[in-house]
Amino acid sequence: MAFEVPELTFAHDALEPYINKRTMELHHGLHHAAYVNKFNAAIEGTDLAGKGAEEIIQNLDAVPENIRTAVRNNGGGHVNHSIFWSIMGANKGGEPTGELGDAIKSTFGSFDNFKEKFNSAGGGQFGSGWVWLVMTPEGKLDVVGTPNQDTPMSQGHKVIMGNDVWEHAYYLTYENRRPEYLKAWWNVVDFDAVAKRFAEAK
Ligand code: MN3
Repeated sequence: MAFEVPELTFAHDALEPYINKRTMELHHGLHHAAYVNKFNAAIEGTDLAGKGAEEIIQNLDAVPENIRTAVRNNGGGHVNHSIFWSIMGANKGGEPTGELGDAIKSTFGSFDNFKEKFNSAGGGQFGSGWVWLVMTPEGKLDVVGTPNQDTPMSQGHKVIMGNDVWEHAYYLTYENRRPEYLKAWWNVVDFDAVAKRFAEAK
């Protein structure tokens, strides 16, 4: 079964004013779809067809060399965006509580410090890429950036949450003001969904 763009659990305009409707239509409907189509085309007829997208991306060395770049970029694009949609929603934001909130405080000092570190890494990511909260192979929380559609999963990390800092994620509303987008984005983060990923990663 070929990969598909997952349905959003919210309307295209649900994240306004932080992420506008047109950005969501293009980002989810066209950009993500393009990654999925190219990913499917790359693995069609290979042993990878039928495997899970995350499984493929976690083992890039096992991908035949002639399609490895296509899989890295487009499989990564599919995996990254699927996570991204799943940790956002309408009327979200606030602060994480429970074990996730405690882990963030003990790792970064405070939620505000964590946000600052995350926004700074996202703002400092040169060109297109992502910023992530990950659980390292040692079981520690960390903030990392990746270029293009690379995913920390390929380095053995588990992804807890991530923000897309490609211009297509914010340009229609924020133009070149990526830091403004990074700051506003916290208003659409679904920390229940993030906490679930954290619990599964432990
Ligand atoms: Mn994107």
